[in-house]
Amino acid sequence: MVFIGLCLVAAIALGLVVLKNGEPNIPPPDPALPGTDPPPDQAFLKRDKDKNGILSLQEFFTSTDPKVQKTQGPIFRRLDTDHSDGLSPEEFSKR
Ligand SMILES: [Ca+2]
Repeated sequence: MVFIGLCLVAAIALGLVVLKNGEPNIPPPDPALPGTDPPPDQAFLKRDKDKNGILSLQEFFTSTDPKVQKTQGPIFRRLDTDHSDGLSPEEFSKR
């Protein structure tokens, strides 16, 4: 019995048995891996008029009112972190 206990302690110490709350400790998927991006949200899909998967500045605007567009332009440029003049779903999700 003592031998089994010592083997279990040794296995845990060697990282052979990793338990957390009774569950195997499996790390979450790496969000940087391709194919693991979340799908675009509904607001993105609604604005992406040409369905190319990128929001242009004109698509980003929620109004044709120049006063509204004047406030939304800086937001668009702040979200466009790669300066591509278009927002990816990921960039748009940071709003
Ligand atoms: Ca688009």
